Amino acid sequence: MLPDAKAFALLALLPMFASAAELDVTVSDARGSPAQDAVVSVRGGNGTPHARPAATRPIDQRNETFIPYVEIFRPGDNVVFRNSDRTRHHVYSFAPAKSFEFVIAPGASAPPVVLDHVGEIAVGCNIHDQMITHLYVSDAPWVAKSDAQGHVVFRDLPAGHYVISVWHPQLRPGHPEAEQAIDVGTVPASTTFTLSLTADPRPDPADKERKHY
Ligand SMILES: [Cu+2]
Repeated sequence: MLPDAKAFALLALLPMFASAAELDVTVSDARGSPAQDAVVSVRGGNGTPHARPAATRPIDQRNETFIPYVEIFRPGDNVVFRNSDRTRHHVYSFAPAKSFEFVIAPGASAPPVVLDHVGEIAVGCNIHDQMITHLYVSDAPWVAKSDAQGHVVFRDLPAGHYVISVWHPQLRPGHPEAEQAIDVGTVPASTTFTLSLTADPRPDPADKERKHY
């Protein structure tokens, strides 16, 4: 009896695996170059991924650069700014989703900041104007950022109808997040996005134009 029962249980599970598929998204700029650090959000479909516990993610400061340039957070996650330089940094945000300000000594870290609201948080340094990083706090069921090839892969998406949206810190003012609807079935699906991006990777986070984002 037992082997039969096992076989039956396996067969019962098969449709669950068969109804999930991979979604492959490629993001490029208007010239066709890969767009790294685009945030790709996927909403809709059937079912949701497993929730994960709140995490703490570091943003480093090294060679007067925030690393990484874009980081994705879930509401409730913490960010910790770490200074790996031999100079002071004065980290600040005026974003509605979270504002803060820290002077961080060489080798020190700021206290954790809980990111409890969805939104994009541009963070600058008051001493080094070229420094900028973007904290993207998202409650989308599936969210990831593009790699150096402008590429994001979502594995095991349940079959269903989804809306994909793509944000990038260098989206030109007046160009909102790009959106596409897509049906994910039992075979891998793929799509591409072309974004209109500004050339400057490190605009001033306090720039008035950027407040429209
Ligand atoms: Cu600095």
